[in-house]
Amino acid sequence: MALPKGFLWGGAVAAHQLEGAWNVGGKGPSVADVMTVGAPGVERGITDGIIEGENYPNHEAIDFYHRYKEDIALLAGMGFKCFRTSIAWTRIFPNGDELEPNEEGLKFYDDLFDEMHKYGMEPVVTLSHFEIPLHLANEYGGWRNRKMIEFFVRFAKVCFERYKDKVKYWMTFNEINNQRNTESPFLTFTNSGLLYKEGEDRYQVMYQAAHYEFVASAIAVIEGHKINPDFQIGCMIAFCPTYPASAAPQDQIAALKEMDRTYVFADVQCRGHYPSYILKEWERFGTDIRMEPEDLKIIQEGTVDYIAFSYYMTFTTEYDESNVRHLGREKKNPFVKANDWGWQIDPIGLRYALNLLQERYELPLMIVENGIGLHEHEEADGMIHDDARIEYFANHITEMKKAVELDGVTLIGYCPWGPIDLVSAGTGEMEKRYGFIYVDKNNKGEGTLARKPKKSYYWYKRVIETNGENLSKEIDVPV
Ligand code: P53
Repeated sequence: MALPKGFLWGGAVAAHQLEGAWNVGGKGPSVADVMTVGAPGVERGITDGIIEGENYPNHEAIDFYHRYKEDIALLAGMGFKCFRTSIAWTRIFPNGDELEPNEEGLKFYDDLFDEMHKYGMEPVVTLSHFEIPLHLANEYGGWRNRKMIEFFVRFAKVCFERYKDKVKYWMTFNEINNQRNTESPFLTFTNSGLLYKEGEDRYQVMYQAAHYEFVASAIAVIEGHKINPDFQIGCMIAFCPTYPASAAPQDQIAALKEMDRTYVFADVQCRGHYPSYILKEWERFGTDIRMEPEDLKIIQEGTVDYIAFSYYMTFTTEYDESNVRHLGREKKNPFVKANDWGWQIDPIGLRYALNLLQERYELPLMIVENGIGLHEHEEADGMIHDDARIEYFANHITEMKKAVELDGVTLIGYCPWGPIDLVSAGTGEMEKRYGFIYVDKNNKGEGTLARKPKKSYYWYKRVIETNGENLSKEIDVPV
């Protein structure tokens, strides 16, 4: 029993969460640049433009832009076979609606990808990861506007052409389904650069934006394959399976309907059409999604090559008849623990997730995010003893291996989230740490930005060396 040779062990980040240098090299502001710091359970604020005196953690982040050589060397020290990052749209098109790209931005990613290849690291690249140009959000209303398709496709084609010999694995939209929860204006701003207006039908606005994104993604897949037929272009889904709270049949239906809210995003991009359950739902709620005659054909032709997904947690739901749309309400799962941010820790849920996706789509899968946010500090011996992280990964990798070895799942790679501490997307905190490498910076933005391997750094290095065979939680650290 072994993982396939050439299995892509690595890690994943997003440009806006680590690069910093938010206005350097011709970069324009993105939606992330107007987000302030939240706290556990407290969403980030969104300001109207950039306001003097506010704390915008993405502006500096961990300054990867200036330190990427040192950081890539550290990641290479763990033996990374791949590294997932995103291309900041605003480095390439600072406002988003220009016709010509910004050469300095393109050059930065040329250098970054070259640096990865120096160590034999395969770049895995997300085109749109929560960093839509602010100008497109302000002037066009983000993805509520069909014009976004043209802007995105131009951006995608420029990247495909420029990096066609350096990048093989692409993703179009990060966690495109995160916006499904329309109670949170933050999520839709993050995903689609749109803020809901007073009194509007949020559900319809969200699906309209998603429709344009589906069309844009499909065009990118079609155009990408023309530029390089070897490209692997995937969708990217936040996959948090939902369990029924009990064996009651109505709980089962509620869980199924909750899952459909995520599946719909993958169904369209993998199967190439809108599934019947969503068409019925739109009919029932009088949802009117504007489509051009060619859209459905484009969606059909531009299906993805593989499915990338994040896995952090599972949810549990119980039947609630007052919820006319989804029939359920979230319930705490008594069988699993959670971290300080309430994210439930469920390794078996990863095996379950891999099986669900494999059985539904029969496409290659890539785990492009998994991990645990922890509060951490250096101890007296100078080491960050992140045994909780080692435990988390040992258990998740064990279940991932079962999915491959026992269940026959086709898995390309495994990229833990934030191998180096970075800015949290959800809360903007630095102190929600995911890394194998510690970065000296706190939530207020204070610190030296010095990097330091944690205990888990040496642990994950051995995991990669042994292709996932040695998952023992004991590990010696250099003194
Ligand atoms: P943070 C919510 C639920 C699942 C994944 O999240 C999510 C979110 C958004 O907060 O986002 C993904 O930083 C996302 C990354 C993000 C990571 O998960 O809130 O793709 O950008 O950093 C972890 O702890």
